[in-house]
Amino acid sequence: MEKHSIYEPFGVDLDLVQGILREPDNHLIRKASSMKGHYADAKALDDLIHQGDPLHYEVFEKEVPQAYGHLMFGISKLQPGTVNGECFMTKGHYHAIPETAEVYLCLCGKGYMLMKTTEGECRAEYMERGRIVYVPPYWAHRSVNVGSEPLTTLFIYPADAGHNYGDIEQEGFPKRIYLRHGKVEIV
Ligand code: S6P
Ligand code: ZN
Repeated sequence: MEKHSIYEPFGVDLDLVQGILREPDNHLIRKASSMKGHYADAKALDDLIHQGDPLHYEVFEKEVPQAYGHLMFGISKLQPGTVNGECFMTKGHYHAIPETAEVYLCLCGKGYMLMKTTEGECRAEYMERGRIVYVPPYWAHRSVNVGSEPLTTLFIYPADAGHNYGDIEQEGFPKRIYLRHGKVEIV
């Protein structure tokens, strides 16, 4: 008979004011300089980098085995701002196992989950506090902050999914999200 390995249950605390996971095992920091090639206006991004290379987003995770059956979860915290009007966003990725889905629960801020398929289908699903977005299998996904405070989301996905950033670096997304004169434009 197959022997199951028993993993120790655990709980974690969120700081819902700061929008962070308390005592994360992994804390990833991405500054503006990590985002080269992702914004339409490369010169505006370079200017931002030279003006101090501000924090772009953070990911807080608890360590779990990256194995079938486990769920990876954590907090993504994306700062507000624009690069010549284009809203701050995450790099975006497909999962390395593309048939794995992901759930996002927005805890604070306002934004969109921008999603695309390899066939070029593109969707923008609105996010605000209390809203859940389901990213189905095969959809690349990127968070975009259109508000004036950090966009903080709780994410949960199969722990063995992995990340494929290379295809998005090559393809980009078919749509971009701008904030112009206080109005959101998805173009
Ligand atoms: C992982 C999940 C999130 C993102 C995070 C940062 O599958 O979708 O944890 O990693 O929002 O985005 P990115 O595109 O830089 O990984
Ligand atoms: Zn993902």
